[in-house]
Amino acid sequence: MRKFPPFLVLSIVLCFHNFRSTSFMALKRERTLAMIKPDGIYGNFTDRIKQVILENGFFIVQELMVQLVVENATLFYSEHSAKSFFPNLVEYMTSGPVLAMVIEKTNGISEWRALIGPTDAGKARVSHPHSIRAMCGSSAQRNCVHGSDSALAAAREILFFFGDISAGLFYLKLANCAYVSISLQKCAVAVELHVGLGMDWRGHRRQTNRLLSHMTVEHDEL
Ligand code: FUP
Repeated sequence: MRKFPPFLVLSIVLCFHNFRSTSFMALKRERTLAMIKPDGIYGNFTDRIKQVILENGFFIVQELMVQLVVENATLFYSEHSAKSFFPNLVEYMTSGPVLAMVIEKTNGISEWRALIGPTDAGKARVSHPHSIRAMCGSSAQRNCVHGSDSALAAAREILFFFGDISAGLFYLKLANCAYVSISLQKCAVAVELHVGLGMDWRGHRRQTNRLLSHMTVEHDEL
């Protein structure tokens, strides 16, 4: 039987891998959490921000106007709890209602982050004058909008506002991979699968466990 040179086989495999990762992975429809913070609501920017969302090809899947209390804001921004600005951030986030929205688009997570611009709205005015934060924010704290910064954050934050609390806590354990022996990457894939398939986490604990046990086997086999 005719043998192919190893470099040729390797090139074909790499081409196929690149084709899969760039052509398909890069065109993934994603849901992310967009939030209009209290300064955005009080400044009457809601309609303009929604207009920007729709004009940029996003679909608004769900929306919810809520008044966060200290416990909610503390949990939502828990990754920043050790920072000096944290108490002021919690005070600001509980100073008025916020509008949380699940928005969807191809590559929606990074697209929304690009639209809102840098964290510091003052700097955004200079470096990203057409960004949403440049339009309605005034500082690093009062930056008028939020956007999830990763698939994992999007899943967690969407659940925070739109899932029930037991599903949220279950997810948090899952996201930390504290009690399942799978890598963080696989954990993220499991969460993405659920969110991507539009599954409601309420009542899907059994399905999740089945998926995770499958992934654990896969992981062990590696
Ligand atoms: P971002 O992902 O752009 O919202 O930015 P970060 O996750 O770094 O920060 C989360 C929130 O912390 C910001 F939206 C506002 C607040 N923050 C401050 O209040 N002061 C700072 O210096 C930085 C962030």
